[in-house]
Amino acid sequence: MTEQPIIQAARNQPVQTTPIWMMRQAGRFLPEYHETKEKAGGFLGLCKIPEYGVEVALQPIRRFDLDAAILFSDILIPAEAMGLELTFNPGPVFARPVRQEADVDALIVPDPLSAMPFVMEMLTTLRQTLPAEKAIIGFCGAPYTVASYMIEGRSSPNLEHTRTMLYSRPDLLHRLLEKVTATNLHYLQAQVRAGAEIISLFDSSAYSLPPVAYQEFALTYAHQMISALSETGVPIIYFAPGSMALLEQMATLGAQVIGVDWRIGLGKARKRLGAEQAVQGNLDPAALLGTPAAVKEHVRRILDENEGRPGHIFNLGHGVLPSTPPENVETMVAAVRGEI
Ligand code: 1CP
Repeated sequence: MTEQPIIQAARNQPVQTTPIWMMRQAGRFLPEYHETKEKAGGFLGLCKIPEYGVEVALQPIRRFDLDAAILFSDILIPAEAMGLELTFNPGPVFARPVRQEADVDALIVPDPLSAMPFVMEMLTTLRQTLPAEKAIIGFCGAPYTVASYMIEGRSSPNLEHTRTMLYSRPDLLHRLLEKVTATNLHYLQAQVRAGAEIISLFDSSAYSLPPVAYQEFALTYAHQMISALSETGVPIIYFAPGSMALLEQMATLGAQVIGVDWRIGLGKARKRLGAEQAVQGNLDPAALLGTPAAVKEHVRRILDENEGRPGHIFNLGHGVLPSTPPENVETMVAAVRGEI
């Protein structure tokens, strides 16, 4: 079988048409997502009942013919498997955040197959259901990001508890990061065995760190995961939104693809990352709230900035916004494929 376009682009090989998928493509901007979420009894039902999770993962492929389906789950599902009680309302909430020595000690490193069988079942079904040319994306959070949610207990703009621990108990933060790294590594290895063909590693909290702390507390652990996963042969997309000041450091990770957000031109990001580094991005998600003409214009601008080089996966610069009109996504896909 010839490789899927996303995999070819991730390997910096030439492709006929730029491949495209969207972060949060299975989500709240689609009416059919809300219908299935209702049937599943809420967001966690979508994550844990394979029939529903598979359905919402397939919905954006049916509508927009995107080049890949992403596993339906959340980066905090493995944190729950480590022993933390988790609810979504609609953002994640941990009943007992991880702040003290005893909280870190109590966390387990679970066996992914017995703790999260529903994830592997979804991936296997997705691979059996989708045509071979569509890729299956597995994912997890990068260790620093998952640890930051465990420490804060919820979404938090300043990550004050996390950064307090970093500067007062760096040893404790390292112990937590080691446990999260081991958990997520086993988890991703299980995802690849179940059918994931490319992996997305989300480091959404990295923006909170200065370069030296980013190196010590985020990059080191993401690098460990990426090195260990290299034996699977599956390409990895590393994405740290809001952290484009750290691009040169990201280029040392050995990830096949680096995600680029919309706050920097794609051409400039590629220059800073180096010619060998494939990239993903970077349409402003808000561009999909404008007119079809604006969508087309901004897609063109990004393709122009790429100057026809190999190694580009088209995506938004972060997740699709819930108020996005689905017609604008159709326009974006057609513009990327040169059909309009
Ligand atoms: O009410 C709902 O329907 C829940 C909304 C929702 C969805 C659709 C949440 C809550 N998570 C998800 C799914 C999800 N999350 C996916 C799979 C689907 C897809 O991409 O199509 C993925 C890859 C994630 C990853 C995720 N979750 C990240 C990393 C990427 C990013 O956006 O930076 C993070 C930080 C989370 C935590 C999370 N989950 C949900 C919310 C509202 C949040 C908090 C985000 C924040 O703090 O800003």
